[in-house]
Amino acid sequence: MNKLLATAVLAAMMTNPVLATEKVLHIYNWSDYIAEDTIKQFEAKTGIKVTYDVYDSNEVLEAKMLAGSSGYDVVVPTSDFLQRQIAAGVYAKLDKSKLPNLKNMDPELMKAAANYDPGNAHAVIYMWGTTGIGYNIKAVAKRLGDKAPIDSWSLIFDPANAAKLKDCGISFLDASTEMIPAAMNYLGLDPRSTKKADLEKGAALLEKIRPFVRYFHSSQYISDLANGDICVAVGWSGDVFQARDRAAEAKKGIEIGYSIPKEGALQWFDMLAIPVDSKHKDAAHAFINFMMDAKITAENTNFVWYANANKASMPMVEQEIKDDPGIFPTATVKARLWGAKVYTKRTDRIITRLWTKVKTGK
Ligand code: N2P
Repeated sequence: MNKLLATAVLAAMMTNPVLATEKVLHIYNWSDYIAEDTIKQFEAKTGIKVTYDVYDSNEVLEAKMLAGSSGYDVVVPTSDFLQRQIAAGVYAKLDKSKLPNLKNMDPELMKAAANYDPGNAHAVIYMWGTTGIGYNIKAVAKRLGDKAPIDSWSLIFDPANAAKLKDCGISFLDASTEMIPAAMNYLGLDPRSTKKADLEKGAALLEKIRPFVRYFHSSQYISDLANGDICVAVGWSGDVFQARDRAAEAKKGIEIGYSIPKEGALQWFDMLAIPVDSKHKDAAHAFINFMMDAKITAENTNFVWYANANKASMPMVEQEIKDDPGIFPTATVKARLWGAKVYTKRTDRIITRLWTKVKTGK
């Protein structure tokens, strides 16, 4: 490069921070999914400036990833979505030499995640959890009595119960690939079945319940449960615990419980991954490694109430969280959990169509 050109490039780099590579990082993560000062700590440690956006739906993330040029450097798909996005060529292979904190991860859980990403080549576990039922203890008892079946999906999937809870408010996740299998499981069908007839039966049950459902949304239920604006939510474990925490802090006498129903529930892994077209891959690796730091992971679990897969963090995770079977299920409960099925395009189309009908009746 001649001297004049070199000077010009240098000048451009100084005025254009994007050219002075790796000092910025664009993160796209689930809402309510990180401790308050994690990003600040990362910025202070690395000098990398972070922009941080949130979503509450795998489908929303997937649409952005498949379209490409999202501008994001780190995203957090759930393992089943991750697998088919990997197949679509959406993610970069991780450079494990840049991830020394991988040594902190629980080999068993990483092995489970490797079912979706052989060799854990593209992603590491951020948090994991279950899809169960969050409920307002008093409001439900008032309507269904002390024998309310809070340990069963029948609490909401039995129309007689749902009808009685309608006035205090039921919310469903706007997540077709979690709701329809939950309904199938309740009906005694394999929740991982991809038979059209089985999916239709699950959707038909949800359609029957829809008149009693106030809304379909995947993040609003946290504050609504905490404030008493709804009384039952199909929701994600940590989010329900965050609602419980907020309710306790508000001191208005609202108590929230989380139940992994006895019929079983979905267990999922949310995975940190780097889009193949990320322009800041070094910074992305630095961030993923930072998120696997034992202390940072413990701080995040302590804040978001989700289980992590970081063995080294466990001594710093609050006892109350470690001991909560809703967060770290016992072996008996674990045996009733199922892993998400990775759907083909065809099954995906069926589910999308059924879901529209569940939500709108059309
Ligand atoms: C965080 C929700 C993440 C769980 N609010 C969904 N996989």
